[in-house]
Amino acid sequence: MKRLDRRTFAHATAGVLAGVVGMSLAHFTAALLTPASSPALAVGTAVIDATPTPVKEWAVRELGHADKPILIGSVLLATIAFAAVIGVVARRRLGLGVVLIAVLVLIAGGAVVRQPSFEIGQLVPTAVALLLGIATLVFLTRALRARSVLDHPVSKENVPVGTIPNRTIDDETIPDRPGPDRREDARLSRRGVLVGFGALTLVSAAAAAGGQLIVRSRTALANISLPRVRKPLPALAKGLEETYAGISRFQTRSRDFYRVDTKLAIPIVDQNSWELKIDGDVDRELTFSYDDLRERENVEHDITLTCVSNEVGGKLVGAARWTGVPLKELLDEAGVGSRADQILSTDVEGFTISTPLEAALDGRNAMLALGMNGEVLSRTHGFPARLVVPGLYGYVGATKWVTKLTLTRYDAATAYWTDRDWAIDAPIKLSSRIDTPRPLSTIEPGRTVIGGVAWAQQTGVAKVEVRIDGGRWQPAKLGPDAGIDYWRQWYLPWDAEPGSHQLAVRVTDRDGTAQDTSRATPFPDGSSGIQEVVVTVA
Ligand SMILES: Nc1nc2c(c(=O)[nH]1)N[C@H]1C(S)=C(S)[C@@H](COP(=O)(O)O)O[C@H]1N2
Ligand SMILES: [Mo]
Repeated sequence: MKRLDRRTFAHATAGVLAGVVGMSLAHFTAALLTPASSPALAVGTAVIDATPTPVKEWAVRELGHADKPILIGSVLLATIAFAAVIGVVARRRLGLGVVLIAVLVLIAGGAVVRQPSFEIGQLVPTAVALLLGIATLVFLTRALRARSVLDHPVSKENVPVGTIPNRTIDDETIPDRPGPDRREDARLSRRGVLVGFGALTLVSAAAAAGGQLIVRSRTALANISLPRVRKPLPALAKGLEETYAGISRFQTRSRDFYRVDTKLAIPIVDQNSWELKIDGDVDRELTFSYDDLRERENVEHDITLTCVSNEVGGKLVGAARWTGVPLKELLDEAGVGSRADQILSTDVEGFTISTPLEAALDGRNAMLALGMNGEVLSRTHGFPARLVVPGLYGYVGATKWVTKLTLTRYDAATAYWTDRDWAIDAPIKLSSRIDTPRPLSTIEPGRTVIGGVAWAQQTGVAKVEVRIDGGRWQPAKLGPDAGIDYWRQWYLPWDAEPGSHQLAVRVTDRDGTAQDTSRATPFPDGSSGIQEVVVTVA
């Protein structure tokens, strides 16, 4: 590498380190306070909120669950690239470099401030980034300058006149021939710089990792038990997965349950200060503490939740037993006025969801859930409380970390996703999925089963049919029934003969409605079509 490149590289590295030290220690500080106030995460969230729906759809489709890591990675890469440029600028103009670092951090600070749940204390991590970023840049830039002086202690006067005309005096303009003693110094100094760079990198890595650990330990929920349920549901029947490997479990394990939300940092809500407020068009505003809700009579329901972004055959669906308080009871206590037609629910960070009021009052098992699968709701799935409304996609009925239910009108208020053009009215479309054999897999010839799950919330599954290689639709056998809002497992024995085979599945609900065969993408109101998978038998 030429000397010019090496020096530029050293200063760029100094800039990157300034950025990395600032970001990682800010992230660490945020982990101790409010995780979402980490400047890097706040920028990521701002990007999520500002991303147009088609781009977001593309990202979810193409990147799937990697979308969040990729987003965060992009924010980090962009910051690092910008910081490298700042480092190079600072080499000649340290003041300008400092200003640019400040600009970079203030952009991130802006992203923190615009979050709806912003409080002034959430700027502490940004301040940490600002101070440490600038300090690191100044320190490293000076160290590198000092080293270059040490390496080539020359002044304007001893540059051979005429060899390099009209250039700023700088280290790379000097012939690369230091004396033996200076060479020794320079090597020491180079080692010093490398050690310094290495140490800062380690400190940053430790801070970032430590921050993650702190968040994880703060996320753990200890010593909170589920409220007692007076009339517990009978235990779920044994699922088909116990007999036919590959079929989804009848009840999805909480840790395997899909997660969809806009958060880059899972909210850490303190149940002792958390409150649920019911306001808007009500006779009386009500506020419930966590204990108020736990002390009420809690109920249990088996409900299959589905995300509107689920593709046909996709994984964004899960079935759980939810424990909580009937939503209608809470609304009745508040006394819903005659004008309201929607419940606008708000989460702890100001995110909103609109649910048709009708769905809370029409007798379905809409609930404010405190528990999932016999345990207190995890933070990922909405601790301390979330809505679960059977039959509606999650984005119009399953508000996690909910803090407020406002009775209002659709023409008066809109919510996060509907502001991004997703449908206002979004009942879950009935659908079915082949779990086994897996798409594009190769299986052994002989007796096997084709199996999976099917759902038709609010009406219930009546039959599931399978088609092999475009033949006739054959009825599958259904697994146990846990109510109209819960999925059904199904299977069809199959004598698999060698070759390539195409398998398809469709469900029909108890009203006689068959799964829609016309293909639709998730946007704007859910996917439709029939899943077809190709498998090889060999
Ligand atoms: N506060 C909040 N609640 C939310 C969301 C969100 O982004 N923020 N996403 C919704 C969507 S789109 C779905 S599909 C469900 C998913 O719930 P889960 O992550 O527990 O599976 O939560 C809903 N509740
Ligand atoms: Mo969703």
